[in-house]
Amino acid sequence: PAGHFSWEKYLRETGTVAAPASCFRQSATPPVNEFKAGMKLEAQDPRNTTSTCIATVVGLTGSRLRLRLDGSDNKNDFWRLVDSSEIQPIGSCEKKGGMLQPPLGFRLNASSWPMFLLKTLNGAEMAPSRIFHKEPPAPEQNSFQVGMKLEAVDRKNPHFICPATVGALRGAEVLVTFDGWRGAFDYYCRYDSRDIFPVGWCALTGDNLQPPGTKAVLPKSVGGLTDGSVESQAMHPSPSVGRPPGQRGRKPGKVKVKGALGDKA
Ligand code: MLY
Repeated sequence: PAGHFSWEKYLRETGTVAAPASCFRQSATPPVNEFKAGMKLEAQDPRNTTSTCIATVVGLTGSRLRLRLDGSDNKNDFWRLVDSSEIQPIGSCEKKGGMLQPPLGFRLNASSWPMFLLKTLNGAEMAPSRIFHKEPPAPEQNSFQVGMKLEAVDRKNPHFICPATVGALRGAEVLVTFDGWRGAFDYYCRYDSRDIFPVGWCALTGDNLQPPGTKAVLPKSVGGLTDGSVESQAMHPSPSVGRPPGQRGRKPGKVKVKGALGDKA
């Protein structure tokens, strides 16, 4: 379809390479997603990772689940791969001698948790253990290289998976920079993070890959040692290349490009 993002074309046009699949902690064939909206499971509370909570599948996208903790509000949904080690079938926590906890920000009085839990689980559709997948092993080492392309979760808007570039390496960490965005969304993560995927992942899973942003990426510093050369641009090829000259190299600020995603979630 028109405006559909093509990695093949993009890599060719930007003269860049995709990070090999062996760099990632992702299965070679993405795990099938057999979950259904409404199913319940156990999940680590992302805001309090020592607690295991009850979560409900409120959405599905590719190999991921959109989860909401029971007893929480609808403002703190989070996404997990179906092969995440942070989700498990109901009953797993108890088997290990643990106790299910209310989520951080439980909307009722803490004393009503036991009854709430009982009512929540009564008649619930529990996700069967066969649809959970084992988490793939981590690669031995960080084998990413600066400039390699990948698909990455936008951690500020985690429903989005976007084209990204390795901007730097720092031991076991990788700087994920988002193509066509100025840096507000960049983050460092471990090389074996579950939030980064090889090029082509979304096409395989049916998850929705965002197109690159439309904001020009400016040199890191201005004056003195700044180069602003082809080299620094090549790392973050800007979709401004190819737009009419009048629209290139806009100065930063509150510039809205028609058709571009805004700045609010
Ligand atoms: N809520 C924001 C989302 C920006 C997304 C940036 N990512 C894709 C790097 C907006 O719509 O402006």
